[in-house]
Amino acid sequence: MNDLLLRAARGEQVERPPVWLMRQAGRILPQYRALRGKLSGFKELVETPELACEVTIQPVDELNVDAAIIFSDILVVPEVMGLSYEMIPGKGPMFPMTIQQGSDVDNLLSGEQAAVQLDYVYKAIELTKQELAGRVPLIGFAGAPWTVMAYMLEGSGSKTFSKARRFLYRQPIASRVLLQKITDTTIAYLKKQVKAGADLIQIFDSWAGILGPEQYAEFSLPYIRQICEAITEVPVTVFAKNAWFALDAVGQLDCDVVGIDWNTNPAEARSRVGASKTLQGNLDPCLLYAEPETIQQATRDMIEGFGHQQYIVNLGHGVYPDTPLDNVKVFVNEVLSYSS
Ligand code: 1CP
Repeated sequence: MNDLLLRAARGEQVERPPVWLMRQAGRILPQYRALRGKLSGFKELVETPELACEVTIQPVDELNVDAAIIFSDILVVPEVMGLSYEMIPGKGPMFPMTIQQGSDVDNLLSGEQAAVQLDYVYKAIELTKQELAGRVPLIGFAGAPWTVMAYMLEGSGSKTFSKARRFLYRQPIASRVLLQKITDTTIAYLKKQVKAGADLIQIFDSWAGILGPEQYAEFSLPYIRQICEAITEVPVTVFAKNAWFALDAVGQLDCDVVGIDWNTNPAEARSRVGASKTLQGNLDPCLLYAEPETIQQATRDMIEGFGHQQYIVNLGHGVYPDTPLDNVKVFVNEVLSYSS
């Protein structure tokens, strides 16, 4: 059993830091593109446990990373609450229905009632655990309530998420009701992921950085805090992208690992988050377009910067789909051969 990831997450001694990549399962792998080409679309892959299991394990086989992350999406949560999504090829997610007004929030399902519908995710986790047979730990995940809410209001990706931010100002009470419903659903969902076999949970607050500090403290952190306090069985990682202004507060959460994006350097991340947490990150995904020697040097510098204990090597955000696979391997292999 390769349990480097779990030992590093718990702050235990490791021989070298573990490595995995956000979005490691996907278009960077030819075997993913081959399988995806035979299917009707993204949702078929996500909703068929055997297929989700297959693509979850592909990067473990191909890249020798120290963790698998279950192939799914943060948008399965709004779907079971009542707002289904479509994945438009080449464009991304689209919601035919969105939250338009406060009363729309009342009609949404939440908690257990919503979470039970995600049986395909729990089955995929069970199957993947069986197939992995202890080779590496399996990461489960969900979006942070604020990030999930942003899609439920906006209906797609956005540069500004101004509809979502407008709602916070115009409908603060409905915003809190909605965030609590997403939180209750997410807690029930993550507990079931753990029961199915997830070894670690990561919370993605991808749109943390578009809120100001006060709004972040009011509309995001309290809900992430509830999730961290509810998930007691396995280590929890909180990745609040671009929320450098909130790193001190994230460091106070009841989580084990804090994800760092490439806008914050290792020393500053450590001093802001404090000594008790493991840090994860933070290579600029664009660095993987550079020459191999540049990638190797940057990876070594990053490990020296974070220190090789209480540290998990990753990118500062998901790997871009057109990244050359050989460059991804240069990055991973540099970590696998690292000795302090
Ligand atoms: O290995 C893995 O990490 C794959 C599993 C995975 C994860 C962890 C996918 C598959 N999505 C996610 C999380 C996710 N989904 C996040 C949080 C992480 C992040 O910030 O990247 C977010 C914001 C989403 C929403 C989403 N899904 C987007 C972004 C839309 C925007 O705002 O611009 C997109 C493009 C998707 C589609 C998607 N999800 C996953 C894949 C492989 C894809 C591409 C779709 C395809 O193959 O057609």
